[in-house]
Amino acid sequence: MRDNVFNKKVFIKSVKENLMTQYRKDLSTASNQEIFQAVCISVKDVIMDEWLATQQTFAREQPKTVYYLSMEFLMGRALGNILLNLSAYDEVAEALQELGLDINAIEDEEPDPALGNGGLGRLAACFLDSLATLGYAACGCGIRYRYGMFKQQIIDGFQIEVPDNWLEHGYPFELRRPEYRYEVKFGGHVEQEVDENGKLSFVQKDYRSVWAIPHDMPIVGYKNNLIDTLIIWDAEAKEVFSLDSFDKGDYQKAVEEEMLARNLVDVLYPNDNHVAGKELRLKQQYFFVSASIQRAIERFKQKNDNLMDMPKKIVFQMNDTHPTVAVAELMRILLDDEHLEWDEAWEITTHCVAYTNHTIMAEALEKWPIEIFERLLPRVYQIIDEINRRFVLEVQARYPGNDEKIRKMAILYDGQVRMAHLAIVAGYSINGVAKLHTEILKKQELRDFYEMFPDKFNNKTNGITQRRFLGHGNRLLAKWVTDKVGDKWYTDLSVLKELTDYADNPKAQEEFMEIKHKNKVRLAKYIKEHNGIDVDTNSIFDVQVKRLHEYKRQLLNILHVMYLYNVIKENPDVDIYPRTFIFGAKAAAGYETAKKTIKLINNVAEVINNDSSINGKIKVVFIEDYKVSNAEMIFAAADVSEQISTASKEASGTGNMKFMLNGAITLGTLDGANVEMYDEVGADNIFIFGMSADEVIEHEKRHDYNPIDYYNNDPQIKKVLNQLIDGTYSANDRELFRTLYNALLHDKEADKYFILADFRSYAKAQQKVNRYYQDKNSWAKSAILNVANAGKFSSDRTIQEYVDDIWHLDKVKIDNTGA
Ligand code: 8GP
Repeated sequence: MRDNVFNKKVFIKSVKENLMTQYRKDLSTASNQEIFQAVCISVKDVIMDEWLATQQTFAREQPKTVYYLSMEFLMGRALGNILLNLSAYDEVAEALQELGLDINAIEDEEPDPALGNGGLGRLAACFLDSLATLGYAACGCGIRYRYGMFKQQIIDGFQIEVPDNWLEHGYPFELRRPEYRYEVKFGGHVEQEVDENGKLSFVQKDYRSVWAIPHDMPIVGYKNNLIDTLIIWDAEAKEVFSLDSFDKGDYQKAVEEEMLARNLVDVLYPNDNHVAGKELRLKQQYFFVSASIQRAIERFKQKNDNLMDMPKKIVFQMNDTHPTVAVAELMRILLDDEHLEWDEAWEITTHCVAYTNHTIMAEALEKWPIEIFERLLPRVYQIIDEINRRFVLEVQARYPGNDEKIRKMAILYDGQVRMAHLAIVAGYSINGVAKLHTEILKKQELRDFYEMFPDKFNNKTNGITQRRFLGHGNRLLAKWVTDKVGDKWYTDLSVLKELTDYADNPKAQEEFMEIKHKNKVRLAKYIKEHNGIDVDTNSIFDVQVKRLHEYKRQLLNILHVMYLYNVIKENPDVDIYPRTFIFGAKAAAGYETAKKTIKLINNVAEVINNDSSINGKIKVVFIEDYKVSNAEMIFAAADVSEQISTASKEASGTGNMKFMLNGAITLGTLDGANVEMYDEVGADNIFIFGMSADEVIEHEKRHDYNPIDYYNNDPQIKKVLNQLIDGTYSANDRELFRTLYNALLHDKEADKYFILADFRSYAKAQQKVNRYYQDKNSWAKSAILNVANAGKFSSDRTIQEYVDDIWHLDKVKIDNTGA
């Protein structure tokens, strides 16, 4: 069936017909956007059959389903990925070529559905791809934000946020399904009622409510005919307010519901590893969680009559604490709507929910004022109160007289609801996202809980999908890999190990470097078009792309560039191989230090790139609007991957894995998953520097770090820091970077992220990079070995571990002769 549609002739005919029926145009008059839409409709035709067949199989076989609850799904563009997974990419590219069209140009017409901030949201997207590919029944549940992650413009070196109206032209791959809507209730108060059997029940009165309308997105498995679903929920007013309701006297209520629905899903909060604590955010959380759980239970009940069997068929994975209200919502439905007893409902809940922690950053810990919670979700709050009461009794029984334990562990404390505690108390599994991170959770952050529930804790080191980040993003390298080891790597990344045999082979090395160079040319072209900067494609492409956050230490990187520039100016003959320092990062809109760092990078770029005296030895480029689509191209072109967070702060990282898979060599600290990358690739093929996590944690405990010492004792560090405030990089406003200077030297927690402490070690590692690159064969060998040892970091491996240890899903086979 699939073969027919992607038969070139049939496909071309179908695209032309779509153009005609949709726009009354032919190829000569249609715009690229219109052609993109027409192509998508043709692709969708194919998907629809397989999607239906998958859903019918699920309905028949009733496999256990994971509901992946996440506030964020950073999907990136769908068209190319779908074509790849349908194994139709080449055919479609050829068909378009026959029509005189370049598939890349058509792909570029798709907006990036950027319904996420960074790591956590992109991980969710990779997980869905792996779940479908491995043949598991999965349902991603999220929010259909009208505006996703903002678009970033750099104007005069400053970040400007521009709304991302990704739905402007309509999104071809979503399917609105109003017939499967659910009501979600907010506010009001709870009344107790006694039913005819004398049973007490709780009823929410005087609430405002909205409809949650699901929009389905297809998650196409790789060549297996299986299509899972990502549901993103939109909010619509329950009553269209009308004169009719005015007559009935509830005009006011109708207006309020209209307003509630209108604002609810307007924007994604653009914070990464940080919570803003806005009431609307809690509304968003409850909104999508309630709808998702209602749906899961309704589907379950269609085929099962004993709710106690739910844990055999359903698991809710909570992607960080954002969906943790799921615990109480599930309890509420089981108690109030299904009339179970507390113990029964608790038994089900605690066997259906599991929690993943993604960060130990204190500012990312979600706590909600009880006042807001109680007002917004009165019944849900009552339930949390009861969960807390019972849990506190348990703690008291276990640690009699130890009030300290209660202070540290209670769910409700100090006027706040501590979401992580709720997730841990109710969840049957709690996992970190890299070995080091999980150890830190167990030994430090969640120590008391680990002591009480050791069996709940486990590690699941993150992964990435090789289909998007090698197969689609780096087609040249993908082909090279396939030529060498066959195409099994698409579904079993461990076969990359076989590339080890080629690491020492001069011809293979040459081919590899040639591919890298072509990818650098592609990126250079993009940079020229978008930044107007010419970069030397023979220089080392040294890349740091990720969200801007102090702990990720973009500041260390740019301070080192300033230092290098000083070195070159002082000694023009110094041995420095040409290097292009490439940055890309969005800063949360209200995060001043992060925004200043962007401005600093751009000002340093301005000075250095325009200083002809250094003969273009180093250049600095800040790529505007870093996002999934340009990321694919950036990873492919990188020689050096900067993963330089303060050890202990980066839970895992996933960008680090994407670079590795594309044959970049990591320059990093022993943090997050870098530790495991080091174990896989070996010390000779990675550049490690800086303090260890233990050392950092020790300094933090002892409060004995003083950055001023580094400033006073190291003239080169001193010079660089002084340049922040002497006008070198801000001639018109010497005070511009004073905040960065103070943050490093004078603020209360000066140099919180140990930049100066790690500076020398970083500079030394950079020098090693400089020398190593000049030994072309060694470099190529190491780069190939990075690819060869990236197998562990496939999200297929991660998902299989979740399945084996936490979810226990059934494998499903979809018969492609059906439908
Ligand atoms: C990130 C971690 O910072 C990163 O190390 C990890 O690889 C990634 O999660 C996936 O596990 N955390 C977040 O993105 C995060 O906490 N975001 C929330 C504020 C949205």
